[in-house]
Amino acid sequence: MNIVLINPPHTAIGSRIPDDHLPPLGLLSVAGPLIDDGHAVRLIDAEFGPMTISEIVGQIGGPDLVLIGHSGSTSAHPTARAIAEAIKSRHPGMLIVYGGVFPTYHWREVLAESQAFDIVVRGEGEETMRRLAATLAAAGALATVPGIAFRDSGDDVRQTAPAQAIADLDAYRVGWELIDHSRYSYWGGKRAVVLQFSRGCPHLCNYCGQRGFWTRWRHRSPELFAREIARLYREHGVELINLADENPTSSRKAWLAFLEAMIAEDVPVQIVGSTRADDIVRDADILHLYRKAGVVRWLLGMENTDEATLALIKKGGARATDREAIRLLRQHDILSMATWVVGFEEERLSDLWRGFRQLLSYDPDQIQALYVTPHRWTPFFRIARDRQVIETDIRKWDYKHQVLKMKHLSPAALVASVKLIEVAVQARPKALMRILFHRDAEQRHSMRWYTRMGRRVWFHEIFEFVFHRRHLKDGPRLESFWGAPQDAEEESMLRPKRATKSLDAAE
Ligand code: B12
Ligand code: SF4
Repeated sequence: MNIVLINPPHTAIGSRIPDDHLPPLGLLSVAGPLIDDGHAVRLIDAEFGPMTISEIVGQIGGPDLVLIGHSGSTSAHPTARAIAEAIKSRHPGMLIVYGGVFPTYHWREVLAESQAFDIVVRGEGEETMRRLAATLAAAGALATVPGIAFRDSGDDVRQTAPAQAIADLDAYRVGWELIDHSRYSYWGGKRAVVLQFSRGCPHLCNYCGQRGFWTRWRHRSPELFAREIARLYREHGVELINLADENPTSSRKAWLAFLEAMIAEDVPVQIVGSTRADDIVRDADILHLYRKAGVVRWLLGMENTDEATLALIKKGGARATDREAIRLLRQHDILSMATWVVGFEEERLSDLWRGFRQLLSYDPDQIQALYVTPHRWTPFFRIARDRQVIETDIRKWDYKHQVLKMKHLSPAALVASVKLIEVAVQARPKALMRILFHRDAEQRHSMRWYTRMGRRVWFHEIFEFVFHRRHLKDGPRLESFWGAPQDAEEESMLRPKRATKSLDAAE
C-alpha cells in the first residue's frame, strides 16, 4: 500500500520556542515494520515551518492510507483532528488512521465527534498497524484485527479485542530511512534522535499517563541497543540521544549491561533522559559508568516537595532520596533537571514558599514547573473528578498551563509565584556560577542552551498569561468536561507473553 505518515505541528511552547526538532519516534516505529512488509511509506513532518494545514494537504498526494499521531498526544489532538478534517474534505474517500496515547483511550469520542478519522489504533502501533495494513490491502474484515476501534457500516463505533503488548522489542525496527538526520537536532544544535531502551514503568504513580499505556516494563537487548546508537553515530553523525523511556534504569542489571556495551562501542554520543531519584541512589557505585557511557543529564520527576502531596499521588519517592540523587549526579558531572508540579487543589502560598525553600535545598541544575494535568485513564483523575476546569482549550492541556481551579489561589497568584520561583532558583548565584564556570565544557554548553531557552519561554509565558489567557470563572467539572473516569481501562493492551531477556525490573 501507499502510506503517508503525518506528524502534526504542535502548538505547545516546547515545540515552538526551541530552534531544534526531534524525529517523531512513534510514527517512525510504526513505519519500520510497514516498510519491511513491502509498503511504500513517506513522512510529512509538519513540525518544520511549522507547516500550515493547507500545506500539509497540498503535499499529501494520493496515498491509500494516511497515518496521524503525535507524542504530545492530548494537546496535539485538536491539530490532528483539524488536519484529518481538511484531508477528508479534499479527499473524501481517503482512509485515515489515528494512533498514540490520547486516541487509545478517547477512541469513542474521537470517532463519534468527527467522521474524519476512520480507524484508531489502540496501544503500541508496530504489530497492530502491520496487521491492519495487511487486512486493508486484502480487503479483509476490520473486526479480525486486535487493538483497533472503528466506525462500522451502521456508523456505530466499536473496538476489537485488545492487542497483545510486544514481548520482544528487538523484533521491530525504527524506519530511520524516512528522515534526513541533518534536519533534526536538540540540546542547542546537536544532531539528535529520540530512542527507547525500554517501555513502561513498574511504579504506581496514580497521575501517570504512560505506565498503563505500555502495560508492563520491558527492555531491548542492551547490546543491540548500544549497537544501534553507535551505528547512528557512525553512519549519520548523531551526537545526542534523547531517551523516550519512562524509566530506563528500572533493572540495574539490564541498565548496567547497556552502560558497559556503550562504553565498549566507544562513541562520543551524549545521552539525556528521565529516571527516578531512587534508581540514581541505588546506583551510587556505578554512576561513573553512567557518565563514561555518555549520560549527561537526567530529568528527575520530583513532582512535589511536600510529603503529603507525594503520598496523595503515590509517587513512592522521598525528599531525602531526591536530594541525595541530585548530589550524587553532580559528583559525577551529570546535570539534574527537577520537574516540580503545582496546581494541587489545596495548595496555598505557604506551600509554594515551602516548596521553593525545598527546591533551593535540593540544589538542582535546572528546574521545570508543570501544572497538574489529569488524564482520564489515570486513578488521579477519579480523585480530581469534581474539580472545576478553568481551561477548555485542549491545546493548552500540555502541562504548561493551569487547567484546574484551585481552592485558595487564583490563576494570577499561581503563575506569579511560579515565575518568581523559577527566576529565584535559576538565577541564584550558585546556579549562575555553574553556568559560567562549570569545569566540563560540554555541560557549560548544555546549561547555557537551557538557560537561553528558559529565558525565552519565561517571557513568552508571562506575555501569554497577561494578553491571551482567559480563565473560566465557572467552568465544568473535570468529569463533565472529559467524561467518566477510565482508570479501569488503564492498561491499554494485554500483558506481553514473557520474553526471554525481559521483564526483569526487580533484578
Ligand atoms: C521525547 C519527548 C518529547 C520531545 C520530542 C517529541 C518528538 N518529536 O517526538 C520534546 C522534548 C520535543 C517533547 C515536547 C513535548 N512533550 Co513530550 N515527551 C517525550 C517523551 C519523553 C517520549 C515520546 C516518545 O517518543 N515515546 C516513544 C514512542 C515510540 O511512543 P509513542 O509516540 O506513544 O508511539 C507509539 C504508540 O503511541 C503508537 N503510535 C503513536 N502514534 C501513532 C500513530 C499511528 C497512526 C499509529 C498506528 C500508532 C501510533 O505506536 C508507537 C509505537 O508503539 C514522552 C514521555 C514518554 N516516556 O513517552 C513525553 C510526552 C509525550 N510529552 C508530553 C508533553 C506534554 C510534551 C509537550 C506538550 C510539553 C510542552 N508543554 O511543551 C511538548 C510538545 C510536543 C512534542 N513536540 O512532542 C507528554 C504527553 C502527554 C499526553 N498524553 O498528552 C508526555 C507523555 C510526557 C508526560 N509526562 O506525560 N516531548
Ligand atoms: S515513575 Fe514516572 S513513569 Fe513511572 S509510574 Fe511514576 S510518573 Fe509514571
